[in-house]
Amino acid sequence: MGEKTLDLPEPFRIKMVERIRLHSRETRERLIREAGYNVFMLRAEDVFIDLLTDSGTSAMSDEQWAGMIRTRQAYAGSESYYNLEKAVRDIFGFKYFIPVHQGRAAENILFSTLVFPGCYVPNNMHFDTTEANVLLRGGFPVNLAVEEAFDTQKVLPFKGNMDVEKLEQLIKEKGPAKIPLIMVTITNNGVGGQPVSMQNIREVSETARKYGIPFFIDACRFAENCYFIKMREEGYRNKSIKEIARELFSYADGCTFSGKKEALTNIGGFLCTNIEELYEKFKSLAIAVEGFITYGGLACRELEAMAIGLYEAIDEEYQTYRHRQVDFFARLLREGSVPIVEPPGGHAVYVDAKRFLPHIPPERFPGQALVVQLYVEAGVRAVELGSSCFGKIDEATGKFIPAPMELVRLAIPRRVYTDNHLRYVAESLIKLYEKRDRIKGLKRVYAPKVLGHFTAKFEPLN
Ligand code: P70
Repeated sequence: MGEKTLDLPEPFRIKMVERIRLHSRETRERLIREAGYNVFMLRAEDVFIDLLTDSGTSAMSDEQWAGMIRTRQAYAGSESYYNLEKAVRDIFGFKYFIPVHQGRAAENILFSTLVFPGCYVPNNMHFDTTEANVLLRGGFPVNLAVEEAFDTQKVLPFKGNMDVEKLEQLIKEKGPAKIPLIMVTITNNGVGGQPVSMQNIREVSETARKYGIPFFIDACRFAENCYFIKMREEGYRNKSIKEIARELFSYADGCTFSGKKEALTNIGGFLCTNIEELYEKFKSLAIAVEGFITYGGLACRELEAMAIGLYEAIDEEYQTYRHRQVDFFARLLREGSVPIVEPPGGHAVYVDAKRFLPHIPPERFPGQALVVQLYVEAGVRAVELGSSCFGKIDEATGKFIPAPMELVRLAIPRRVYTDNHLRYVAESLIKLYEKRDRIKGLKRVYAPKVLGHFTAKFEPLN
């Protein structure tokens, strides 16, 4: 008789807790009004459950805290640097690595070196800061996600993939000289935290090599992506996450990495490459803008925490727990008829605000309206990844160009919230869904041109 295998609980106990408070509805209404209906402008202490981001919000382990205290603080040559170098070589396998203070600092160094005015940078999907870092240097970011990525209801194993045919077309059309690098983001945050398959990485790599273009991976959520490969792609079930990661990165010339996600730290990142000539350029620039290469704009304790956290992130029991929690949350929402991006991603559940609020047009920001209502209803902070974040204004005509999707992301900080917290969030969203007809759109009254969503201001429409 086969016995039912038990679903294992969290592979950790809780050693320290932080009090959270829920303000009254009247207070929440006042606070969001004062914040210009933009949750980035709220104080964290005024948020009951904070699902704004999984970036820099992880709970660190006792081992990480111990390592932080133990390691030496030094301008040059702290053992924390060598520990991190060893971990990066072991898990990522690149020859050269430079620590930086966070992901966008790695982008800054990489793009300052390679991107030039009038060039094109293909990516499966640029995230907000990646896109801004290309634009600020006069380059054109080109998103080449597979078509299916934009169908929120289509269930496919690797909706994060890049369309390799479109990539080849772009290279032929613009010429390889106009394309200083190709990037693939794992997992694909812009379309729902969707994974990229090993097969896709291999094909992008072959295309890049064929045309002699450097290929870099935005590796923010690499371990979640590798776990998806293990579970969904043929031939990987018996491989460890580390083995999968090593194969995946072997197809690339380097990577950018934000440790704020899967090094399970609150700050930190790095830039890697196998190309010596590029490393030499990165090094000088890194020293000028970040700090000496053995600390990279960080306290050495942060390097140590990353070195330890990387191993915790590739631990299979941890990844199983992580994916199970995301699935649990997605199931509750699905059962309550809330339209979500299917299948759920690795670090978050994304609500399809176009389907949730079909009566609100993109120029009235349905995603942002939902984010605001979720805060008012329940003190929960989510983030809009729709036309406020990715919409554009045509420079010539002043016309509003909506984003391809209107999503609301409920990011799950690592090891921070229990299933009960998520049950509360799901119930709040289901309640809002039941009274969705009463939710109104917003008017945007202020937004800077680049990365406008962070500081935009809105007014409610009556
Ligand atoms: C997030 C944060 C950061 C990020 C990323 C990818 C694929 C690079 C970076 C930059 C940003 C964010 C969004 C909304 C609310 C708060 C924060 N993503 N590449 O949550 O890394 O932040 O270390 O400079 O996702 O997804 P860094």
